[in-house]
Amino acid sequence: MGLYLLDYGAGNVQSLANTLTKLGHSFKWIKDPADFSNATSLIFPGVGAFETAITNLHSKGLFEPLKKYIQSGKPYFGICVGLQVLFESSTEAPPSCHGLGIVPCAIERFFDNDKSVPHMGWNAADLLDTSQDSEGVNSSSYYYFVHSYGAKYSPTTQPDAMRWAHTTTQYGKEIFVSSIRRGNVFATQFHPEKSGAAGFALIDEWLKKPLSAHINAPDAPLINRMPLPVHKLTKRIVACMDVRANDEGDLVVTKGDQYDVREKIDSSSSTSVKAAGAVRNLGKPIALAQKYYASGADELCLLNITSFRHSPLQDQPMLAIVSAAAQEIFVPLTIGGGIKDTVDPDGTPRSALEVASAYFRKGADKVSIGSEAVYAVEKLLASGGKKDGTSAIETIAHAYGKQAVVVSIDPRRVYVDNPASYDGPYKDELIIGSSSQYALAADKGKSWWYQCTVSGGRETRPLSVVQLAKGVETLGAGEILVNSIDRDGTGFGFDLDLVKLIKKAVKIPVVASSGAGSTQHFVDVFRGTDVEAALAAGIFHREEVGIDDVKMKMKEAGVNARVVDP
Ligand code: 1PR
Repeated sequence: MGLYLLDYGAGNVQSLANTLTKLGHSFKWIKDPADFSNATSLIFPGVGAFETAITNLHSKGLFEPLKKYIQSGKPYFGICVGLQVLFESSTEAPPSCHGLGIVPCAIERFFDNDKSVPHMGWNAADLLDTSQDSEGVNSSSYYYFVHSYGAKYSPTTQPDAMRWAHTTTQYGKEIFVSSIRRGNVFATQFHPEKSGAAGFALIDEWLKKPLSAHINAPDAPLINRMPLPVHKLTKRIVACMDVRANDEGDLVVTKGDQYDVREKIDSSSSTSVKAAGAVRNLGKPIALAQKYYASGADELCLLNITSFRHSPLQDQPMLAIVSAAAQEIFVPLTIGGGIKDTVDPDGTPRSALEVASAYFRKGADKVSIGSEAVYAVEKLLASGGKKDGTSAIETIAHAYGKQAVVVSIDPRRVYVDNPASYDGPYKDELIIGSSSQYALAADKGKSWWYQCTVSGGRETRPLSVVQLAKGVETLGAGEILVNSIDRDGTGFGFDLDLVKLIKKAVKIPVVASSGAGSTQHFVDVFRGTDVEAALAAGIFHREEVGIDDVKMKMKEAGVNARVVDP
């Protein structure tokens, strides 16, 4: 008897388990159909694809028992895919794939003509009836969403289904149902387990509610909501930690200048002379991650920057770090470096999918793929654009959904002597420094294109960033992280030319990275481009500015940001 969690075998369910543990609630996992009769309340968390969820429920013999459990009137809390499976169908899946059919309408894809898809980040959830029990949803809080499909809010055409709606959320010009509630059923499209304190409050309230209160929820009123001029999705701030072993063998957060993480010789300082050549040590990964979470980071990113070496799955030092971080951090966690096919010391081959799965099981929400993405796009172009389903991007996106796959690109500028007479590669993508409104003084009079690299910038490849960005979108990546070797660690500000070039090439969300040197640089990147998020490292590690300072500056400049209470 008691609280049970349903894991259909995909996505990061560890985060919810960690949240419940942190809140002091014990739970069991549904292991077979018989467990449903022991459950007095049930949470079904999920990320990933509708079809995968339904297929797995059927193959594990859980589909009918789940339906019966819900129909029995016992409390059910669905999260993301756990909400979507309650609907009749999804345009993500073939018509033969039926949901539980409890809410009588279909899940549909967002339009991507006015916005990036997936809808990824922190958005508001507006209560339809503020006079009723809010179920712990606070309309002035932000919650973390990550999905390409949802239930469109349609009170005139789908009145029966919309009676289930509890909150709505706007993305672009579309309004969708962000949570539902009727009788014993409550479900959110957003991830409370990834929504920091706001999500904690919501989960805790649901768990503490007596059974009688769960089943007394009245139907929602049908309100004709008109889209607001702008949605409330916030611009995300990502804190990044480059992790590697230092010369003593300890895992530390380091930070390079243009990817060189070793101390420079400084003849004016005797200590620096001693330390010259040592790996810079800016702190411990877990301690820094906790600090950034507490100060309002919207996401955290941990990169294993020595992944270019042979890194068998068994020896991935980052697995323990991810596991420990996920127990303390309740915002999305991206892990990168070494997401590739590897071979264990005993000769056992491990696919990139297995490596990614190991990270998801430990609590990662997304994996970031660098070098392998470049090779995959090279292969895609060589085959005339034919996908073969074998790349790390394709296999991981297929199993966990595209929102779980970030591609991290490490481009470097290639200067071109005379743009007027230049007829070399990527002529169409040339940035003419003298005409770019974003060029630094040092760039004036120069022209360049952006070339892809692999192995942390150690090797350049005959591929432009635009080719890479378009290629990885075709292969199924859900987000692109745009680093810049030229700007990394310089504090000169983000390379807005680069970010704009990539943003124009794709429909998926883009994260700008490298070069942040002041709070104003974040405002510049959000004002100057349509990028969804900005990532920084050194400026936070050296405590030059806090994440809360960045958010305040953004708000002052009219850029929507999620500010957490101190
Ligand atoms: O190729 O899939 O194994 O992934 C390797 C990953 O490690 C890639 O994401 C690559 O960017 C990263 N990486 C490899 N070497 C380095 C290095 O610094 N020597 N770090 C490295 C890349 C860039 C950002 C940095 C921003 C912001 N670091 O992580 O955080 O530039 O810095 P700033 O705000 O201080 O300017 P694979």
